[in-house]
Amino acid sequence: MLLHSFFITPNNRKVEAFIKHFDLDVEIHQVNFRERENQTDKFLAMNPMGKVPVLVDGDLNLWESNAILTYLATVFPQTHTLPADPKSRADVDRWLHWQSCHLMPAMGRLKTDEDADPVTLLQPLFKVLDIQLQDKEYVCGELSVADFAIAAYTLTKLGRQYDYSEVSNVAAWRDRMAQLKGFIETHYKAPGT
Ligand SMILES: N[C@@H](CCC(=O)N[C@@H](CS)C(=O)NCC(=O)O)C(=O)O
Repeated sequence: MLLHSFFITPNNRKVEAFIKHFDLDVEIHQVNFRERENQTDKFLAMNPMGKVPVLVDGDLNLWESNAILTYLATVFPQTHTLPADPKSRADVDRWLHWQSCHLMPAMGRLKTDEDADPVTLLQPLFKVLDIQLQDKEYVCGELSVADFAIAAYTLTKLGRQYDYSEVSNVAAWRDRMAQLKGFIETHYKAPGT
């Protein structure tokens, strides 16, 4: 298997962190955006969206980071990160969709709109996550792909700058996630820092 990635962005980091955390046999290729590799015919044949990550497994070209996470968790069941029981699985799916439908757009807006207020955009979301994390070590109880999907966003530059003091369960969970092997091994330090 081969992952086409661009390690410093959260949608890529979540997958790279998952691969490294569980030492999965997946090769990682960093796409060269300067050379517009993602716009080449070869790349667009894999992903017509021209975006990373893309996982190639034989004749399958899989894009969308959360689909990649659930695929990897299915192919590598030893990770125990995607429950088989329908209700538990639905809970994990719910949080994956929450990340892509709510958290990612809010974070995206903060990056592009300088007038956007982090507290107004993120606090309502983190309060919901905070309630979910009450008395739990991980978002769905046991460590799951949802933790990787969401944590990658809280560990971005923007996510690191946020004040989590009013959402203490999120703060504690985020610290736990940052200590996982996969996130330690994908921690990016900007040159000169
Ligand atoms: N919903 C997609 C988003 C993928 C995405 O936006 N990838 C960005 C990097 S995080 C990208 O490749 N951008 C390059 C471009 O749009 O040209 C996912 O979760 O995989």
